Amino acid sequence: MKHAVVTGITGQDGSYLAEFLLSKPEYVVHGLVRRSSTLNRSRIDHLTIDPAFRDRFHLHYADLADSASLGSLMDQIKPDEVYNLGAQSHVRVSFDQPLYTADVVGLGTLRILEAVRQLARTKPVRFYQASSSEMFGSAPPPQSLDTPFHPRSPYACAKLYGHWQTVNYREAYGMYACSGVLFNHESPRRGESFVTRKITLGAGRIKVGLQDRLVMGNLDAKRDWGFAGDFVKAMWLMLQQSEPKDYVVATGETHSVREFLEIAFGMLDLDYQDFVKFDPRYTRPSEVDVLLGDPSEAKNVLGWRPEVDFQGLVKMMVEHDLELARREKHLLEYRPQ
Ligand code: NAP
Ligand code: G4F
Repeated sequence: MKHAVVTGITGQDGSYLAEFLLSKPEYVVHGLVRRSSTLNRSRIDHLTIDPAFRDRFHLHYADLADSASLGSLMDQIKPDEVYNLGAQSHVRVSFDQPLYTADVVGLGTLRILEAVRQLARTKPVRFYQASSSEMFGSAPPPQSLDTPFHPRSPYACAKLYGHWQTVNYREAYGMYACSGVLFNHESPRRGESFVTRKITLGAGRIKVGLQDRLVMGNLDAKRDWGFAGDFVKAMWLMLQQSEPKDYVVATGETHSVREFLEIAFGMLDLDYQDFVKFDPRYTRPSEVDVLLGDPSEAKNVLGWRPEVDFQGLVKMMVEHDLELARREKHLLEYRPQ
């Protein structure tokens, strides 16, 4: 059996990656979870309760801020693959919590790399780092690994640190370590405060009458948005090659927040202009205006292709969140008085 450790298993990508790995009978998946006062595992509950995965899906307490927990788990599990997806992943929040973000996102990557390096003395182990297109920041599009990085947030600076540590561990110690520079990827499991999910949740609630406005920031920003379920396959492919290497993973298309709004509201026969209000609270001290990735290496070397296109992604999220809104309304209407 192959043992894979996944940090950030309770997040959007962690849940899709766990499903993907478990769909391969040779994998045992070990997810690292943080202790919290309320359980935050709704994205992976279906895997935890599925009897088919009882012997192949395990959760362990650990934290990227805590080297000891990472070291002892590497020692105990002795994984073949490690996917480092854990992060304080919200760009706007990183301006409010720059030191915490640097600690978990930047130093956290170094902590797990060190734990993996110790294990690599005794057995082969492959490492994946969840790097981000935010690292390109204000660099003009299209962005590829030949584009100079110009990060524009504490989050992006911390990710860049993690990226270069990953590259350096590969070069200095000969480790099989890869950095996947992934452009934005979304899904019905996307965190509710990221822009796409905020829009589809808001549109659904407006449609059924639970909400009458949606308060947003900069609608002119453009992103290369793909489907998270497609993107986790590229992570796995990166660890199955004969040589370790970094890749850009993107769709190669870019759309504005305004366009996302138009399409999402339009799918519900609504005009977003009737409902969207501006609030500077949702803008950033420094913005990333346009992200557009060049995924040719991922296509040519890994054979990776995104399967869900932009329209398909918006539709999937709108339909999911309309159903959620309908259920919420139903519960409110039938609540005992
Ligand atoms: P997400 O939904 O925000 O999930 C983040 C995960 O990290 C959660 O499981 C969270 O645990 C965990 N985490 C947070 N702080 C931690 C800590 N101190 N120690 C251990 N785990 C911690 O993020 P995502 O969208 O799945 O993204 C996965 C990774 O890819 C992140 O590193 C993100 O920065 C990166 N990335 C994402 C995108 C994208 O568009 N989604 C693009 C490029 C790169 P809790 O559930 O307990 O909070
Ligand atoms: O959805 P967002 O918060 O994602 P952002 O900042 O692009 O970061 C995401 O993608 C990165 C990859 O490029 C990841 F590394 C990172 O972890 C995260 O997953 O914002 C997208 C755009 C921004 O330009 C923002 O200013 O939408 C704009 N926006 C406009 N109104 C808003 C809002 N963003 C949020 N979150 N909320 C708004 O009301």
